[in-house]
Amino acid sequence: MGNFIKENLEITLELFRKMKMIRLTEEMIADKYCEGKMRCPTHLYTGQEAIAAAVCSVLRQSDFVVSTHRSHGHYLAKGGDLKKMIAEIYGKVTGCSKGKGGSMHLINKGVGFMGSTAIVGGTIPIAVGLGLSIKLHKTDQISCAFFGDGAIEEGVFYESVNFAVLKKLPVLFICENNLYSVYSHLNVRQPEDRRIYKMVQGMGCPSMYGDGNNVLQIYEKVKSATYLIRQGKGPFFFEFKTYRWKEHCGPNYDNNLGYRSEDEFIFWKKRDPICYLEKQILKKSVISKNEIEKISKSILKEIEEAFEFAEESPFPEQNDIFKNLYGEYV
Ligand SMILES: Cc1ncc(C[n+]2csc(CCOP(=O)(O)OP(=O)(O)O)c2C)c(N)n1
Ligand SMILES: [Mg+2]
Repeated sequence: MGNFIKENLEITLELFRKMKMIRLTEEMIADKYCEGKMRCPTHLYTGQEAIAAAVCSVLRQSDFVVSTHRSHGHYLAKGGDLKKMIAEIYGKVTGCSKGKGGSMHLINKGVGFMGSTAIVGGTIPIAVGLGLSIKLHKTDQISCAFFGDGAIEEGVFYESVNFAVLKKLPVLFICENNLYSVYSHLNVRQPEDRRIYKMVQGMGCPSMYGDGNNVLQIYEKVKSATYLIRQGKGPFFFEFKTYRWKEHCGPNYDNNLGYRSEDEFIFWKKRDPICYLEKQILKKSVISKNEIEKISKSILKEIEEAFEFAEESPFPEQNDIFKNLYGEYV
């Protein structure tokens, strides 16, 4: 990994910036949530940032991404507009879904972020449909679906993988296995000895497992897979193991509830993907601590501006309630 950092400093810093942007944005959301101005549910991605940052840094702007209820990280890492995301969470008309969608319904088609929805597994067939359209248009784009381990328990997941394999579609499936679906551990939802990626391999889809907190490792693995996908070899599936730090939905910690132990949480917190990369960068002396702090400060300034923009923006007009994103009545 040391050589990677020295040889790919620009990419390393891009990965760091993306993870830091996601972390600081969500910290600000968590700090301000109790003000009651963000009225939608928010599912924070804190702890899982390495996956969105690495995968979206491999992807091109012209590639497609779809996501889930926990989509801030994917939206931002794909280059989604920060101001429009915060305004959306504030329910303002300047938001990316005109203030009608909230945190779980983000979209920025200009950068290939094709949308997130709250139905578990709901965007996976959409990614496959986008993959089919890419194949019909004969371009070398990729369609990528991010989803959690809970989506593996939805029937539509199997139909989607099957169709993508059958038609050799350019789809990248990214399963973020954070061990839980709300309060239920994988142990009470799936057989003990099941390895998700192996099961998917059995469906004829090339699959790999990886450490979801090691951003450089994810980057390298996904890069090799996208090379194959762009060659027309069909879909690829990744299972990345990681952990969400905060409660399933909301700005707080919930280790007091008893569905997971404090020890487990501390184990994962010590494996903070951002601290890990920062340490690697400093160890290689490629840039100084001072320069890293400067990057963080400039990100924070951007975030503060986005919150000001959201606060100052107007709410949607009552008469526009039945209009879609394009101003048409539905
Ligand atoms: C079809 C469907 N069933 C149930 C829910 C309620 N629900 C919302 S999020 C969630 C957990 C999903 O877990 P996972 O896919 O692992 O994602 P994570 O929250 O861990 O990121 C559930 C069950 C839903 N939104 N949609
Ligand atoms: Mg999960």
